[in-house]
Amino acid sequence: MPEITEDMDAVVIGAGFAGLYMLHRLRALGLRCRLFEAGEGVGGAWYWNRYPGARCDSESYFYCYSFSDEILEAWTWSEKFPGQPEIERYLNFVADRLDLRGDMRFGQRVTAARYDEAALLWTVETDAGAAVRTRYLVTAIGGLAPTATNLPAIPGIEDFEGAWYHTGHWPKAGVDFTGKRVGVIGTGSTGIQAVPVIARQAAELTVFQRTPAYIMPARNAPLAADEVAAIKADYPAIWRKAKLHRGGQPYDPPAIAFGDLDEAEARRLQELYWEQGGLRVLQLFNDVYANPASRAFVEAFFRAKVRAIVADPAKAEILEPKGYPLGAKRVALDTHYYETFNLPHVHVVDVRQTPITAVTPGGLRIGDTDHPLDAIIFATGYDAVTGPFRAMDIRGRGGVRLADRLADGPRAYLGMSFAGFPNLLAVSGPCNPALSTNVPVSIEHDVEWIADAIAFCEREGIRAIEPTEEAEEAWVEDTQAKVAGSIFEQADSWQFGSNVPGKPRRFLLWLGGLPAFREKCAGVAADDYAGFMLTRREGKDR
Ligand code: NA7
Repeated sequence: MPEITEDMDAVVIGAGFAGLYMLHRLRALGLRCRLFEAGEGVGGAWYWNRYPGARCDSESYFYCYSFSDEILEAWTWSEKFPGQPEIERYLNFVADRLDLRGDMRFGQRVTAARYDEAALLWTVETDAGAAVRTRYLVTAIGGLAPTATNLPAIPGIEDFEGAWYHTGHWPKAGVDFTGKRVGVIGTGSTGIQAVPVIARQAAELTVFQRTPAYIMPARNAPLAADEVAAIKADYPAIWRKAKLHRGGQPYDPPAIAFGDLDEAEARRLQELYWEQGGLRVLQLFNDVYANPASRAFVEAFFRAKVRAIVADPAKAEILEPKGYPLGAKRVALDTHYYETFNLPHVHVVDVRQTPITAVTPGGLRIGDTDHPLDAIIFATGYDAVTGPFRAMDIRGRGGVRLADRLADGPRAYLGMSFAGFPNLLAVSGPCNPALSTNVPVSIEHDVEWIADAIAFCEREGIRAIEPTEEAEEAWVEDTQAKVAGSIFEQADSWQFGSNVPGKPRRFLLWLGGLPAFREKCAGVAADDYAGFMLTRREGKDR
């Protein structure tokens, strides 16, 4: 066992949206807290994802904390869809306002945590040699984390003579692509944001696309002073609405079905929403995923847009979304993505039929064709949700490794706790709705629920709280039952874990919607933490 460097009541891992608020709430309980963050600053996903064009697909006015009127009043967003630098500034602002930095340690990655069953304490180790003993261990590591990027095992990367990057841990100093021949692998939300910005610098840009995404224009714009004032005045109603919405967004659910409109009127509205930008195009019909005719209409609309924007029919053919239904993979927002392919130095290569065979010293080989490159950008996503947990050596009762428990797929009770791992609590863990929603709203729920559970333990003299195997298993089964029959089943995606070779195809997120999730979690707490074993000082109570 390592020599203990500190004794704490609670350790938090990660300094993104989740970790900052968790630290704030735990300190309010009077606990001695330590937060470890691998990055050199706050931000979490928004610290690491500083690739060109990195931007949020949720509107800024509700992609933020709701818990503090003071912060809502003091902070002003400058754009409709906030860019990475502004979100990073926001989180720094929050850390300062809440005076959190004294309890935070940066540049230290948590590598291991072991549970001592006799003492009912965790020992948490970092790569900088810290070994902290603590009663509670709370992970706020996110589901798409730099410790678990998806880097395809393409042979030859070690011999590449240019530079290569993964978008999920982009160099802080930035990268200058001026005059370079650049290749981008991957056309999920990330690649779609990066391509138009990199194209402004690169001499040649080649996009290697395996699956064409459904993409709609963000039409990002600065927020005017009167818009900001109206939003701030309306915040109580905005948050009430967001918390009642399945996806944590302050939007009204679509009211009309496909059959309610004739085709000309449906097309007129689609055009209007396309011009307005954002998610509206997807929100015309309430049966877009359930009714094949409704979906086919919207899919055809998307394809026609690609053909209208991209001048070269051969490029348009590759870029048109097809091969899977709309909604089975995440739909992306863009800023001039399709228009970028009208530039003579921007190319797209279909790597579905003929996959990337090798990285050569001079570039990429697709089938028998060599593409000379000076830089390769992997916008290839993540080993999502379970990956970040499996990247740490966490051992619970009996020395059982959490990584092994998660090897066959996601497991957790309420998406926040693990059988066999007392007092280990996870903000947005496996089988949690967060990544299917506007994430900050989900995070606030989980943080508050975890803080309340810890407050309950402290008040009642409970030394350990841990879900039963039965409660966890029932939640895991419910997670898989919720996705059964849904559109997600009809494609490979990170949400299914099927983007990573060898990862079991099991859905990682709980799809019941935020209001139902809130109700479930509140019911468990009201029922004296039903489904949990509670250990008092003298021994097991139930
Ligand atoms: P995604 O959405 O997982 O996208 C990754 C992209 O990389 C996707 O187009 C993949 O194609 C492609 N990919 C992955 N491996 C390969 C190989 N071996 N060859 C070619 N192409 C490959 O990750 P993002 O970072 O864009 O977004 C992740 C989330 O972050 C996003 O949903 C937001 O919530 C924020 P595929 O589709 O698998 O055929």
